[in-house]
Amino acid sequence: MLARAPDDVPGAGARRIGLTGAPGAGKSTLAGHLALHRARGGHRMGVLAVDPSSPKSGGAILGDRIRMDDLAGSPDLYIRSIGSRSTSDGLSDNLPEMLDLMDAHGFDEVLLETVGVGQAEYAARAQVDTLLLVLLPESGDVVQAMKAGIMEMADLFVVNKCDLAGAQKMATDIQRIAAVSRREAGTWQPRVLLASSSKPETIEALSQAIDAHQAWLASSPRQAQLRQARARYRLRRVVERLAAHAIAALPAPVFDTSMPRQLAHVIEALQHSASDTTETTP
Ligand SMILES: Nc1nc2c(ncn2[C@@H]2O[C@H](COP(=O)(O)OP(=O)(O)O)[C@@H](O)[C@H]2O)c(=O)[nH]1
Ligand SMILES: [Mg+2]
Repeated sequence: MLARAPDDVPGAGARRIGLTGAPGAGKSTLAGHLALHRARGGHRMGVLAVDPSSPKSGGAILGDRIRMDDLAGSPDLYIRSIGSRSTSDGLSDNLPEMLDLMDAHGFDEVLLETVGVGQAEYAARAQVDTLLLVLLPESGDVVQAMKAGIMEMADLFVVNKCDLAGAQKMATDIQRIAAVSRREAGTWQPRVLLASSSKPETIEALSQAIDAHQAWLASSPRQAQLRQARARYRLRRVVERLAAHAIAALPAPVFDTSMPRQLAHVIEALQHSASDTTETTP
């Protein structure tokens, strides 16, 4: 798997759309509706949900609003829920590799759901092209998001469950906050949208806003920066793993030698694994 880096071709790979927000904000439900909508529009869709509260995979990912029947006969939709035990940043340990695998399998788009807990947003931000922050009306979500610095990171703000009271007011508040914290000219100006699983037209509008952001991205240097940042992160993970293996395999007497000599052993081992990797690359 190390050797088969799927997006060696620049520009290849699935578009990645992240949904983040508090537990219960309706992210899974929204991801399900968006995925169905976009799959019907001809995209091959993958959904990955990182949900610490549901370590097993299962149908629960879509929330209880979409029946599995709706998904039958939709071969262009793949859904997977991953637990996030044992990670500090709320992302699954092997998430970057899983996303790479989705690229390798030729998905057009991947929706990535993460729960908004502290560091998770930063990790998620680096993994996706378009980030949706999902907020509930009449909640403290905005205050929390501002404290965590997430307001500056999101590309689209979604006031979800807009069938409930207070949604319009919340949207207006967010518009105001977004207006005073205007980002530099030439960068994407975030949009605020209302959404509800019971209002298909809101899913359609959200889907169009995602397209608008993706179109902007395609014409912006940010696209390349995101890909390079991801490639850097992936390389670091590969090197860290190889170095850990190499160090574990060193014979004990090596550790009685000087640090430069120890390092030389590790570098030699890394060179071996690098040539192994090259040989198996198709
Ligand atoms: N009123 C209302 N409830 C919703 C909506 N979307 C989801 N829910 C409910 O909110 C709860 C949490 O949804 P879920 O998608 O699991 O949220 P997540 O924790 O953010 O993934 C479930 O009981 C859903 O049925 C919506 O648009 N309106
Ligand atoms: Mg969920």
